[in-house]
Amino acid sequence: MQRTTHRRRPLARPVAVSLAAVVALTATSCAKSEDDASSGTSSAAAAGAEQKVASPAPGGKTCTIEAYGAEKLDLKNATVGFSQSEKEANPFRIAETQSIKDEASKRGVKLLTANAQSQFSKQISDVQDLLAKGADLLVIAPLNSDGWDPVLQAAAAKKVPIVTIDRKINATACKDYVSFIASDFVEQGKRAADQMIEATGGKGEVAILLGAAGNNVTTERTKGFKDRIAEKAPELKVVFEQTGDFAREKGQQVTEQLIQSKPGIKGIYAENDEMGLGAVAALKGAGKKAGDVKIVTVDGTRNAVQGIVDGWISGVIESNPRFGPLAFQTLDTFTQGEEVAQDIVIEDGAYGADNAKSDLGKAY
Ligand code: GZL
Repeated sequence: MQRTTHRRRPLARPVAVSLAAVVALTATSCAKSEDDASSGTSSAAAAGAEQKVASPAPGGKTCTIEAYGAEKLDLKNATVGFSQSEKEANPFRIAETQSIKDEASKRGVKLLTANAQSQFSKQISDVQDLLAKGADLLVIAPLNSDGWDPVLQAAAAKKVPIVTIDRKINATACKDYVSFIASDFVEQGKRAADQMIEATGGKGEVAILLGAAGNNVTTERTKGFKDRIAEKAPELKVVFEQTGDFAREKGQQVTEQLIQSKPGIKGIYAENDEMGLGAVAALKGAGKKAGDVKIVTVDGTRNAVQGIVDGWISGVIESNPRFGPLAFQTLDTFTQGEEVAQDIVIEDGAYGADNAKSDLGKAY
């Protein structure tokens, strides 16, 4: 699948996606700057850092307002509805919502927001409600990948274009939604495996705290991790996999079971920071010392990066939640009648022992 990478900096590694197209941004706070991708660090650009625009990547699938069947409009006079999926207890969700609000405010766009409190049925009714309140455009951070038909039909009936961010919905681009903006979750899993291999020396038994079921993030982060382990460290064995539902408390409970059943476990791959921090709490409760079990997590929240500084966590792969600039740029370009990419990849950084302390302020 050809995907357009919103390349915030030259990548040190060949990317699995086609050439980058970058989307014009006047970065607000916490945008990423051109920084040294070799260390994989993420760095907040000074506010206002300009990054140039291009059209969608050559060969990447695109969408236009004519093909989609909607009407041109001026974003400044439009109302955008934003549907957030999970309760804003997780810093990932807090930062994601703030990024959408900041960009709407910066552009002077009227924004309606709703939060489904991690209940999919509520997210469906939230979006119906946003449509009833007159949203001309929708940005949706889906909780699940399936079950969206009622919303898609309602939005199509009102010719309200949808941009999805973060998790994928199983529907048709440039028909049910315009564009999908997200991290490369398989790549995140691969980078987490690289950090786990480095932390464990590539030998021993490791566990996976799986994310919530029913979305592509969990599936893809798991696939990336396992594929990389098989490719680079066949003596590292995944002996335990259980979901922690992307939640800290469940991550702690599952880890307590893990260390009972697998006392010799060498590493834990937590598919998000909240579960990784739950694992740290479980290890502390069991009298373990920092570093006894190597933990690698995904998101890039402040507490997890602090965990690297404190020695409890070996590495954190960022999952960049700052979709605001990209989402609104996509809406703006699309509603002016220009083509946008159907798939846009937001770039992620990473944290390890080499940059956790210096880059802690860039975590969210
Ligand atoms: C990933 C996002 C995940 C985060 C978790 O983009 O969908 O959901 O990694 C969150 O923290 O629960």
